Amino acid sequence: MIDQPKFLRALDKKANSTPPIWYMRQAGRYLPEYRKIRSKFKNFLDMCKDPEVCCELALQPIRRFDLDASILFSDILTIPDAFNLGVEFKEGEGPVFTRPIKDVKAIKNLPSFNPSDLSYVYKCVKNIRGALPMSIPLIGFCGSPWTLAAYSLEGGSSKDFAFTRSFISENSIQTQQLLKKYTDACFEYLKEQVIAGIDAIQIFDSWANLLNKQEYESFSLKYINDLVQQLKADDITKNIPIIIFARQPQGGIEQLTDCKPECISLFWDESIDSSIKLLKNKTAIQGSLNPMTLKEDNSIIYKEVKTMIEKFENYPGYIFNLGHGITPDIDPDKVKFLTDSIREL
Ligand code: 1CP
Repeated sequence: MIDQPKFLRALDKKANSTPPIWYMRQAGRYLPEYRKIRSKFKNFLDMCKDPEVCCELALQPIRRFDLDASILFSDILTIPDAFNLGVEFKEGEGPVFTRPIKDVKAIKNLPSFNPSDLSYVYKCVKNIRGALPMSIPLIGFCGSPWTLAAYSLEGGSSKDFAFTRSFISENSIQTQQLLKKYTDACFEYLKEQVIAGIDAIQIFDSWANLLNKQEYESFSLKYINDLVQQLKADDITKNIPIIIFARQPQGGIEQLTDCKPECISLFWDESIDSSIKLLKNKTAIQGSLNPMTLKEDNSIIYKEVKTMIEKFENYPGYIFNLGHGITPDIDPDKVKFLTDSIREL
């Protein structure tokens, strides 16, 4: 019998001799081999629509660092794009929507979601799964319904998402309708990713921090919970482990255990000691080195990694990751040093 890969063992809350390792944004602009391919495309989303190219991009960090899990190369904004909101990524800028949702009429008029509009993503999953050895699990993902709604209402990224925040308080019922639509679309989308071959799911609630505790419950957590319950109730998706990443949710990460995910991915400023206390024997933990640590000298990286590994020594179900994505200014050699240090320690 083939041993269960470390990453899947950890998601099952089983101990490993060394923690499995993968990094959020392990593929991306910090890698010269990524930038070379990226320069051939004007719009980032056009690149996401090429399954051969995306397969190559997903494999780049695996080749370079011999990581324990691969993540589908795509973006969370494929869903709003499939809802015809016109998502574009210009060079050096964040996402821009040419047809954002700016009034309640636009919510009412949203087209219905057709999962086959995202068949380029499922093709990419098949390619990556076919190219990876079985010992390396493949992570599929989506944005949380709330995070997708925030981009769709704002029409792109923003420091404070001011338009979105006033829209949701003035149009609460219609916002709930939008969130329900996105939840059902996320379910269909993830189900197709599972059929195509992913081994685990990560849900990114990257804009959890915009909401107060009560809003978080009604605009975000409710729909993440609904999505997880749909996945757990479906014969095709029910055995696929689920990781939830939420950035600074008001009211704390323990609320996320209500959804019963297999794993919680910690943002870098989350207290490790209290997370361990809160989550032990409930969920696996993924995280959560501050990505900025990768700008420090190797001696500091080594020290930080040592502290982290020691904290999680007796935690069944630990996955080493960063507390957010690798930024474009990181030297790939630092990522190599980090990976080697974790394995040595
Ligand atoms: O121009 C470029 O090269 C684009 C850079 C880039 C990349 C490499 C973007 C634009 N997206 C991605 C890939 C990506 N995005 C992956 C797969 C790669 C990997 O992890 O190895 C994943 C999982 C995502 C998920 C994603 N996209 C999130 C959730 C994670 C997080 O960072 O919190 C979010 C918020 C996005 C939106 C997005 N896409 C791209 C950018 C620059 C952004 C953030 C915009 C903002 O600041 O609001």
